[in-house]
Amino acid sequence: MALKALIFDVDGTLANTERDAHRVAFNLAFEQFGFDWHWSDKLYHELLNVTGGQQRIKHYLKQYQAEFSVENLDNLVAQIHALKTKNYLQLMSQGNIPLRPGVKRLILEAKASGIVLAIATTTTPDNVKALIVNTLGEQALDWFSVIGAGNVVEKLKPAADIYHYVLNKLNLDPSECIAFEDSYNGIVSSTDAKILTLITVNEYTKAQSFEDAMVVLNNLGEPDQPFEIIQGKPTTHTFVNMAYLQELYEIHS
Ligand code: XBP
Ligand code: MG
Repeated sequence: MALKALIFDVDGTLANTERDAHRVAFNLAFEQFGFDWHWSDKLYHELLNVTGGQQRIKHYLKQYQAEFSVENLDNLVAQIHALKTKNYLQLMSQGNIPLRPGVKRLILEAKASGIVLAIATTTTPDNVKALIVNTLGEQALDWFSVIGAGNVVEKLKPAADIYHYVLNKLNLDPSECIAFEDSYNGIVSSTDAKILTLITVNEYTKAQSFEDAMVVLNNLGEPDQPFEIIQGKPTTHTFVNMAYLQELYEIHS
């Protein structure tokens, strides 16, 4: 078997979208609906354990607004979430959410070397498109052979369904791929699908456990900005490029 594809998670992996984009968009939608609900950075950290925006709102209401009741909760949550998505898209269009270090460089190198690129995320498809278009440009949508987003599977991460969906669409075996994740829920999903996984942590996920990762890094690094290895074998590489991915792939497969 050979390495044929890189599959990227989006939120927290390609960009730090959660605190300054998703959280802000949720809070704005609550305000627009006239609710006095507010998700602080600290509360959002905890709420992130629940993947999927609608599921997260429902979990919050149950845990923190127990007295709140409405006839059709699913319907209300869907409406709030639709507005949240609109807010998120607007925030993205302002171009203030950059890709994490090394992401653009690695994507360009992989693409140039003929490696297949794909996305496996639990977020709404329009959100993924907005991030890609606003950071890499409109044409970059075509660089990804499959964009698997939250709406195509019933069970979101940590279930492996989204990775199974992407593998199926790519027509590849899990052993031909590497996944990039940032969270515990993400690595449970990718490794349940039997995909070797590289983790780049962020402020919300750095205390989580990543036993099954090939390596855990602070970020992908750049030639002038070396990564830090948080868990995994030392290497002569100082940033993630195709040569380092091949090295990891050979060690772990
Ligand atoms: C991302 C999510 C998403 C986003 C919000 O997790 O859980 O729910 O936080 O997006 P992952 P939506 O990085 O593991 O894919 O509101 O569109 O669900
Ligand atoms: Mg993530």
